[in-house]
Amino acid sequence: MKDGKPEGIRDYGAPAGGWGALKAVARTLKEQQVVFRGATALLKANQPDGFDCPGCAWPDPNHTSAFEFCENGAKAITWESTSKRATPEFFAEHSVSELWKWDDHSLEDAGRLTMPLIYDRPSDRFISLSWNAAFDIIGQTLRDLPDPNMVEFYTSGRASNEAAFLYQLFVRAYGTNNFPDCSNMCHEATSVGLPKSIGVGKGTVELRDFDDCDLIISIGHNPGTNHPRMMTTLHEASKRGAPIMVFNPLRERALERFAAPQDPVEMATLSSTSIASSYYQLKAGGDIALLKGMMKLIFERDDADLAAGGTGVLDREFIVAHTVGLEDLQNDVKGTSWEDIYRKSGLGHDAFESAVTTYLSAERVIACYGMGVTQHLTGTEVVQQLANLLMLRGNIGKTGAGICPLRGHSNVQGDRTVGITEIPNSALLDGIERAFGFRPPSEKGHNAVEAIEAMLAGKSRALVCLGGNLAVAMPDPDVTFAAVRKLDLAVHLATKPNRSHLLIAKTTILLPVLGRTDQDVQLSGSQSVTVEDSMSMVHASKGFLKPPSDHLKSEPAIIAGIAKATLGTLHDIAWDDLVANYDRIRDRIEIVFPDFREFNTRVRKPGGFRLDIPASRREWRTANGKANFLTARGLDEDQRMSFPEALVLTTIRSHGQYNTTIYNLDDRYRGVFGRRDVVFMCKHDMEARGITEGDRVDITSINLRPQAAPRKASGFIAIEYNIPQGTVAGYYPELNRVIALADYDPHSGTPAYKGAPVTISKALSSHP
Ligand SMILES: Nc1nc2c(c(=O)[nH]1)N[C@H]1C(S)=C(S)[C@@H](COP(=O)(O)OP(=O)(O)OC[C@H]3O[C@@H](n4cnc5c(=O)[nH]c(N)nc54)[C@H](O)[C@@H]3O)O[C@H]1N2
Ligand SMILES: Nc1nc2c(c(=O)[nH]1)N[C@H]1C(S)=C(S)[C@@H](COP(=O)(O)OP(=O)(O)OC[C@H]3O[C@@H](n4cnc5c(=O)[nH]c(N)nc54)[C@H](O)[C@@H]3O)O[C@H]1N2
Ligand SMILES: [Mo]
Repeated sequence: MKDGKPEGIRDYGAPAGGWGALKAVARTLKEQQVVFRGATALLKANQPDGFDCPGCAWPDPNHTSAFEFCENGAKAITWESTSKRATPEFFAEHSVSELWKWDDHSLEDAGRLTMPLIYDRPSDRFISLSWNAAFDIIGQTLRDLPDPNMVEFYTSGRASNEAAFLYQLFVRAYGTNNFPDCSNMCHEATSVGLPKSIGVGKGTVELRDFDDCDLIISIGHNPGTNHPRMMTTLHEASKRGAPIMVFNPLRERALERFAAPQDPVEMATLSSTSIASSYYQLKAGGDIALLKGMMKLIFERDDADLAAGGTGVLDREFIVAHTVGLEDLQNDVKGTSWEDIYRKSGLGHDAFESAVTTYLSAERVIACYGMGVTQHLTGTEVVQQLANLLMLRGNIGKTGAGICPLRGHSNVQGDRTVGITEIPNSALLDGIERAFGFRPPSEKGHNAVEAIEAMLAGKSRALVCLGGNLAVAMPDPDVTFAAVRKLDLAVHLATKPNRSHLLIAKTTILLPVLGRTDQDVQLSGSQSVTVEDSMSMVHASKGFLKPPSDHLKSEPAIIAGIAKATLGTLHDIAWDDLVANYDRIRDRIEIVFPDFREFNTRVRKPGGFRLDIPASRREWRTANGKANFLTARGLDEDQRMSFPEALVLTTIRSHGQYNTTIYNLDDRYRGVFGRRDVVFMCKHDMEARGITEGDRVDITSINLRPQAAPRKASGFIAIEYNIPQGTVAGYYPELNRVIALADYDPHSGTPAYKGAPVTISKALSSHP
């Protein structure tokens, strides 16, 4: 303890961005020993002839802009372009049992994988093997399984369109739709919820809409850390006086104050710009109550205005011409009591009055949202209530207005577009038949939760991962780790070692891939790949760095190698030809998905092109051809919350991590340095439990079924924090231990990472 504060905990008074961000980048470059390579790489990020920044999926002003500085983009790039290497010598030195004891940061910090590796049981080590040997073993094992549905094919959202398309082609030719995907843990609630509301599972706005909007609603996302290039947009909006209304249990610094590193005046004068014009700290899981409360008050104001002879506050022209379901929605919302709304949201009468006044005074509103909305038992319903709120005022499908989900991984949206889905529709199956002359299976495959369950039950025998860190990203490591360890075969295509790789199956193989920043040379020459951002813009990405070793292959080349070894000449797919020149993959994408017409021509124009979003022009591809107001039953009540002393745990990202990749142990804007073993609690909740700041605490899941053992996380310290009573927060993935695999949104399969019912008590030996 120092100044009464636990070690590493202090106030960070500065705005987000600014010199603090520049200093952090300099430090990252130095730590990753990439002062030259990394620095040149930074200058090529999101340039017309450069690569797409793997940091986030926020669009770039047409990929034509001058260098846009972004601290966490810089970390993502330097982390990949590091000069550290996890060579066969490294694996000879460290057994798997030893590596298992390393923390997640140290594992990836070993550096880039350089050779294909296979686990050798006698020595308990990974040893190198040739590409052909690796492909043969994988092909043989996959062919020997009696049923293709016994294999799970995971995708993490960094994979390019070309890699993802070839992967789904291979998997469907092999004969299954088992496509667990990081999207299942992320924006699936959007992909499932919005098509029912507005006929498309993607956002409806373009970047230029932010220039025309007169209000931005930000709900459940933390752009200063996770979508840093969005800060430029918010900074500009705020400077021109557009109000920004934030709903978040935590007061995220970048949503309060931001100094743009590209603004010479702010940098020189140490000044900053306020971002949020109003900030509402709702309780975690209070979003349905919030949205129903706002709509309830809008209906009350509407009734009052009509009674006074006015025309009301709803956009009736839009509602009549375009929507159905208003009456049901009104009945549901009017039947919800204010008392319940206040209790569940944690917001009071005044907050609703001011938020609704702001909303109604804007003609053009954009609502941006992230994981705070989707990762709940009712994630899909929250997304739909947000669409309702916008539709009441016609805020979808007009300039300066719309819904804007902030996607996670830089190409998670594109991977879905080109066929990574466990529920193929007939357009996809027809398209594949058109392009490749065979009809793939149509039965629903496994999503991420179902994949883990099938592995655990012994029904699935093999797992192939196109990137990611599946077992660590999913809830309940006791379960997910055991599931992978039961397999006959685990294969990981990866840039760096991580914990999922150390979960040893009967056969475990690591295949090192080229990253975004690496030059990718195939038979026809140097290749570009393509990606789709959060606003459906598709553009090219071309790496230029010399790859970390001569033995790496690109993801498309590895997928083709596995496909040939598994399928032989089945369906006559010319795998080598496709890989020799990625234009040929794109030609096939265009045949399967007609939306990509003239793909190779259009993607060569600077900035690329936008995929069609019919809802953006008020064309609704729903079953009834209308935009639908949808109701959500109740207010997301979870029985476990009535347990004495129940708290809602929300698990979030620090400023120094990229999902399970831990760059460093700092969470600068929240004032946490050099540690991640913290849980943020309000003073009242601490006092009620006899906890003082710095005490060691146990965090235990609430389980109403007496036979199930509770999940418990120990060794965390309590930090007194400005957070609503009843809500506590801590970091992912450390706290995945207290989240149950069975706790997911039944509509989308998304785990309830932002709403785990827990109790917290002082640990028996409470001093660290
Ligand atoms: N640097 C960096 N960039 C990233 C990532 C990363 O880890 N690091 N991850 C990428 C990926 S895959 C994704 S999905 C995105 C994630 O981007 P975000 O969605 O911003 O991610 P989270 O940290 O999970 O933050 C969620 C925010 O929601 C708030 N919140 C928590 N619970 C609730 C709730 O119940 N209701 C509401 N309204 N708010 C709540 C939290 O306080 C936090 O501010 O970022 C992408 N970009
Ligand atoms: N409690 C809790 N859990 C969560 C979340 C949460 O908010 N709270 N968020 C969820 C979300 S939104 C997501 S998206 C998932 C993330 O789940 P994943 O996408 O599975 O996890 P990542 O941590 O992004 O994966 C990191 C690994 O990807 C590999 N990698 C990096 N770049 C490349 C590349 O270019 N190619 C290949 N082949 N491999 C590469 C590296 O080996 C690295 O170790 O986690 C989910 N889990
Ligand atoms: Mo994500």
